[in-house]
Amino acid sequence: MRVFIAGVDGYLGWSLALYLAARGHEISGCDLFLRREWVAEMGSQSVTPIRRMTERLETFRDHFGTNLQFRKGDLRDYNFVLNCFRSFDPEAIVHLGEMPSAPYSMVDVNHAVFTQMNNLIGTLHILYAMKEACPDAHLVKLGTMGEYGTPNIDIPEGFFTIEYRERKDTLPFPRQAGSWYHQTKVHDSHNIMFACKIWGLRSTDIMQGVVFGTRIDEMKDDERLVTRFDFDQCFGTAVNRYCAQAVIGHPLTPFGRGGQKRGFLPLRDSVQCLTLTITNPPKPGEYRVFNQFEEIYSITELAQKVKKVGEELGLKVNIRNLENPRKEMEEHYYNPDHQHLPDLGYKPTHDMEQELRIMLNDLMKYRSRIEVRKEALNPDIRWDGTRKKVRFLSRGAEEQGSKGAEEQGSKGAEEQG
Ligand code: USQ
Repeated sequence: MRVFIAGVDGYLGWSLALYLAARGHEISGCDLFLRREWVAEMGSQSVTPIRRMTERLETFRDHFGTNLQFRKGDLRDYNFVLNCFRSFDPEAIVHLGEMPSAPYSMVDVNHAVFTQMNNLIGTLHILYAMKEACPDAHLVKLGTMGEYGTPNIDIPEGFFTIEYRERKDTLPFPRQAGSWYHQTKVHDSHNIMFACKIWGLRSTDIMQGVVFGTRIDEMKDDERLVTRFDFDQCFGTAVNRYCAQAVIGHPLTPFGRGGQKRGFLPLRDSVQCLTLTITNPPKPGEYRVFNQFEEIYSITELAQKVKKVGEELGLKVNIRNLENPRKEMEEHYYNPDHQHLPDLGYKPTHDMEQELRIMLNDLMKYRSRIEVRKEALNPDIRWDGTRKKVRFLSRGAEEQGSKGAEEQGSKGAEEQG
C-alpha cells in the first residue's frame, strides 16, 4: 500500500516507516524536525544518537532497496499538505505529526497556545486535504488513552450505549483530559468524527497508551537506523525516565503517591498494531476507535519492574518519590477495554520485563549521553503554571503523596540532588 506518514522523523514515525518498508509498502513522509528542537529547548538530547535526515534516507535505501519519499514542511501550511497528498496519492495517512508532551503544553500561555494551534490546525489541514486530494484514503490518527482521563467506571473503545430517562443511544464515551496537550487530542477526535460524518472520510482514531522500547527488529543493529529515545521532563515518559535514571544511578522518581495507572505497549507491538490498522481499513464514512495498549501498571509497579530488571543486569537502583508537579488522581480505578486490535489478529510479542531488559542493555551503551544531560531529569514544570524544581518526598510524605509534602513544607522534603 502507499502509506504517508506525517511526523516520519519521530520516535514512532521512523520505526513505522522501517516496519512497513520491510513488508513491501511504499512510504512517503514529512517532518519539520520540531521534536529535535523541543528536546534541545528542554536542555536534553536523544539517548540514542539520531542521524540527520539525509543519512537516514540513504540508509533506508541501502536496507530496503527503495526510497522513502521525504518532504520537509509544516502541517500548518495547507498548500504543503495538499501537495504532499496530490503527488503521492496515499491509500493510508498515518498522522503522528503532533506535539506529544503534556508538561510541554503546561509551561505557559505560549506553549499552551502553540500546542493547541499546531495540533488542531495540522489535523484540520489533513482532513481538508484528504477531502480535496484523496477522499478514499484511510486516516490513522494517533490519539491517546489520556483522552478518557481516569473515570471511576470501565472505559470502552470510543463509544458506549447508555440509557437515560428511558431512552437509549450509543454515544462517544466522555473525555476528561488532564493537560492542554491531551485536550488537543480530544478536540481532534471530535473534528475527525465530524469530517467522517459530513464528507464520508474514513478514519481510525488510536487511543494509544504509553509506548516504550529502544528498538524493533527492522533496525537490524545498524546504529544509523535507530529511533530516538528521550528522558527529559517533557518528552521522556515515566518508563523512559526510569530506565535512564537506573542507568546512571539516579533514583527512580514516581510522582506523589505513585498509584497513577497507565496502559503500556512495546514499540515493536505498537508498529504491529498500526500496520494491522492500516491494512484493515474501515468503510467509507466510518469513524472507529481502537484502544491500543497491552499491560496496565501503576507508576510504582513500573518503578519496581525497572528496579528488578536493572538489578538483574548489575545496576544499583533506588526508588524515591517526588512531589507531584501535576494535578491528577494519584489513586484511581482503571479498566479500559482493548479488544478491537486482537480481533484483527494482534498478538503481543514481548512482555514488559523482556522489553525492559532489552532497553536497559541498549541504554547502558550510551550512559555518558544521559550523564551529560542529567539535569534534564529534574522536573520543574508545574500544572499551576509556576516553574520551581520539585523535591523528593520524605518517607512519611511518600505514603501521603504530594499532599503530605505540602503540609510538611521544606522541613519534610529535601532538595533534589
Ligand atoms: N510520572 C512520574 N514520574 C516521572 C514522570 C511521570 O510519576 O518521572 C507520572 C505522571 O505524573 C503521570 C504518569 O507518570 O501520572 C504518566 O506520565 P508520562 O509522562 O509517562 O505520560 P503522559 O503524560 O500520560 O503522556 C504520555 C505521552 C503522550 C501519550 C500518553 C499516553 O507523552 O504523548 O499520549 O503517554 S497515556 O498516558 O495513555 O495517555
